[in-house]
Amino acid sequence: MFKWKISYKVFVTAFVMLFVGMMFSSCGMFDKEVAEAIETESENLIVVGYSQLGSESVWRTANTNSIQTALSKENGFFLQFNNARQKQENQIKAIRSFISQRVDYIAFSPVTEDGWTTVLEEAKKAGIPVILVDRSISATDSSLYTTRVGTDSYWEGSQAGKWLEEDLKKKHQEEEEINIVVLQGTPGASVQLGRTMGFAEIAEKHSNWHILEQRNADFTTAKGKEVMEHFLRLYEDIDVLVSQNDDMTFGAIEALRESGREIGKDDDIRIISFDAGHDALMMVRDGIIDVDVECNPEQGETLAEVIRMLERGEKVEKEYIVEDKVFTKENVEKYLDGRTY
Ligand code: GYE
Repeated sequence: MFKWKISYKVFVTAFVMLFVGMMFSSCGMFDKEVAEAIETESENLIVVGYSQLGSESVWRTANTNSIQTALSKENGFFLQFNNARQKQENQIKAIRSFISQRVDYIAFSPVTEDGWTTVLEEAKKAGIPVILVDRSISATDSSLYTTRVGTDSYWEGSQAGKWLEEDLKKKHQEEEEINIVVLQGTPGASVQLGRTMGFAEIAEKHSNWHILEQRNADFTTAKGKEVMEHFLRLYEDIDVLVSQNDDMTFGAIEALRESGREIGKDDDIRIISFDAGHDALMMVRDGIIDVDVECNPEQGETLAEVIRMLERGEKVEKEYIVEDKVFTKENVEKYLDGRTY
């Protein structure tokens, strides 16, 4: 599929040729073939502008690695990667610069679900396909993006609720009063809203489950510890902690240990976590975290494949959901060795 991608390619080629020219001309080795080789190389690459929302968690690092590995030059891509450091305005700026560079595709993980319509209309007007990765957006006009590669956060939240139902039943505690606190991820993030709703809709079926408080801890360990300390100061009797990612869970565990709470014993606080990174799964194996609902960060390969399909003019689905699992003490051992994050 041939498209004019002149300004970005011209800029890259001209910059590289100038740099190479300066380098080789100083030792008299510069020649036409080198310049042509560079132009040919950049000419055959799919140019992708990627705005990553930040580097707030272990999960995000794994997600970034997956994208940079899949969209490598060896795999036929020229990746322009930007880290927005958790700020939507930085993502919008990055998307605008990708538009002015006339990249072939724009991909990004939206830090929150609202506020994208204007900039995505600019991308649409420029004829540049947009692919969402990881999180989703609330835009009513679904033509503003071509597809999303990610996970189903509502499913993840409901899996957490279903595990708690089964665990209470197994321990004949389904009639007991259950006090729950929730560490939430970034306000307005689709993944936080999905996990919150998925769990809450299970909790609503049980009049003896009491969600004492849900509070933002920004998906970080430091904030997770700070908010858990707040919960421990306010609530005498907490039976369950729902923590919407492993990084916040690690912080909460620190706070619980410093408060003298025994964790990892049968009658201690139940800890439900999300992401299922390797270090957290070791805690599942050791009985410290009771259940960890996976959110697979390795979305780079699927993103690369979808772009190749678009390059071939093939129809793509509106959503590609990567597979997630639920890990407990009973099943985690057999997965520990083979994991890459
Ligand atoms: O759970 C968390 C990261 O968007 C699914 O963001 C991702 C979430 C993930 O900071 O660790």
